[in-house]
Amino acid sequence: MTISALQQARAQYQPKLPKSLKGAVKIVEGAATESVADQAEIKELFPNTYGMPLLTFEATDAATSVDPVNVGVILSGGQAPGGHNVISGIFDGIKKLNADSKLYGFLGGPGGLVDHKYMEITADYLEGYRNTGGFDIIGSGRTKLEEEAQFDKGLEILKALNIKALVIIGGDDSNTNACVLAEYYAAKNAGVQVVGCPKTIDGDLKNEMIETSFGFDTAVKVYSELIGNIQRDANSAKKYWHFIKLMGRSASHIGLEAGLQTQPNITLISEEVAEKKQTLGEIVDYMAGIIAKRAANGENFGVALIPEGLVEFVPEMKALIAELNDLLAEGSESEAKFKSYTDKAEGRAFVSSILSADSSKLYNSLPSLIADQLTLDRDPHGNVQVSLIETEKLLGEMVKTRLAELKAEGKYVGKFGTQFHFFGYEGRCAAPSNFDADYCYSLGYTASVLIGSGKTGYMSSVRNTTAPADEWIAGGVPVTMMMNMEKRHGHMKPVIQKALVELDGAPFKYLAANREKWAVETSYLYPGPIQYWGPSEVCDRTTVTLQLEQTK
Ligand code: FBP
Repeated sequence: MTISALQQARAQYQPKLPKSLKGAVKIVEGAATESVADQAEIKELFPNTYGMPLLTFEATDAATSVDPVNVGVILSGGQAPGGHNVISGIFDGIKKLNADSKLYGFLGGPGGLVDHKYMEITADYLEGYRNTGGFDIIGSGRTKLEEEAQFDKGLEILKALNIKALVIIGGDDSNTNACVLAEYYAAKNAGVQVVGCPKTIDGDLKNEMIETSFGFDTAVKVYSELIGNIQRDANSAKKYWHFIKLMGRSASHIGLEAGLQTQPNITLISEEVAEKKQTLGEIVDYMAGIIAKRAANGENFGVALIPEGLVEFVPEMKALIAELNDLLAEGSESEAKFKSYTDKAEGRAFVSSILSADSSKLYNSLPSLIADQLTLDRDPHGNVQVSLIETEKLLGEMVKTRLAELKAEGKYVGKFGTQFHFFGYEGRCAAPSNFDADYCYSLGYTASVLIGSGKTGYMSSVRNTTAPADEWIAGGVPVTMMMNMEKRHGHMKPVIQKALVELDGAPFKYLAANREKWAVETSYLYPGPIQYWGPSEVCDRTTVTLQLEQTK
């Protein structure tokens, strides 16, 4: 296989480890833990894995010998830069425990465990993947491990391969399921430990013990590079407003961090919209107001960042989406009727006629492109695919209309030309930044230590991440500690609490304190591409979010 010059040079990079993981490791047990909420229910559901202590690793001289251990690994959900380094860390860690240990990868995500699709990850095979982006080493998938039948099917292959521990690399849902699996195998005395690693570019798997999910750092740096380039183009040509939608599902961590790294004119944060119960009209007024102010200064250009999940946080849109999900549910009469229309406009008129008065008014006010996306692009369960809605175009259209009104009132003097962008997939498989390369390798290595000491139901935790890697604190956190009860598909379920942007947190406050200035003045920052070699303040810098959160 031909590889790029960067890949060749990057293959030589030796990820940094915390001091505690460089030699023999001593495990220090902390106090017993409790779940973040609903303690009684979670305790009852997880009798074998609830209340376990926090674990911290320390360096020791007393090396212990461990029998060879066979380990399985699964990549779950969307790609995030650094997954290959988690696997490298697990591999090197279990080989250090005992050179005869083996690592098996289940192919194509959790489904590989159930369908018994796997491969042994050998040293030679792994070599080509160290420090690279992507999940192509074994592939990923979105099958959810939720049913006991799946757990039993998985156990068959784990037994056949003599696998004693399974590492699930995933987001909040996948780690919730990892914990359910850990509990199930523990209750059955199956002899299989389950350990999780926190992954997702969305940055919404974080809490007191998990400072950040891996991949967030690299993905946002890629988006910020692109946003910076666009800002420089906008400031050079001075003729376009760029509306940029950013991936990140519900939470706006990506949008917030990209906003802090680049200082654009507008950074919308979904959590703020929900908190203030803002309508679409109010969001549009806010944006049009900034555009008009800049136009008054002769600046008919700018950049606006729009989080992917925004529409779900606008109360009236949320209500409309919920109604559409109900009314056009798969197999319903109204769905069949709607599908019978070949003319899109007639289809929209039908939908409008079955909606409540408020939702119908809103639906009719939407550009037809967006109305169609709300009704035509539905997932296999018939639900609106929120991430496919072109929110940037919706806002672009609505802002244009509002500006025309302002112009008629003599309150806007400019010209409004737009360019639309969506950044998401281009960041998910980038070669991991030094931070992600080191963090992921450390997370994987930590998982191997948890495995070597017989732990199950834990997630790898690496903290103090704004300090040099040497000073990072590695250990394990019981997954039950992060759980609470939430309604899912009509039933109360134990789940890891999703972390949304906190409006009283330092990163949002920093944005709020500066955004009026950034809105009107052109205060753009141009972060440039990720650097792998060079001055440490450029190559090893963490996200602004982490820096602000950790500067107390
Ligand atoms: P995970 O939560 O699985 O890490 O996925 C993150 C994500 O990139 C979201 O930001 C985005 O909404 C979604 O995946 C897109 O999913 P898909 O890859 O299936 O299009």
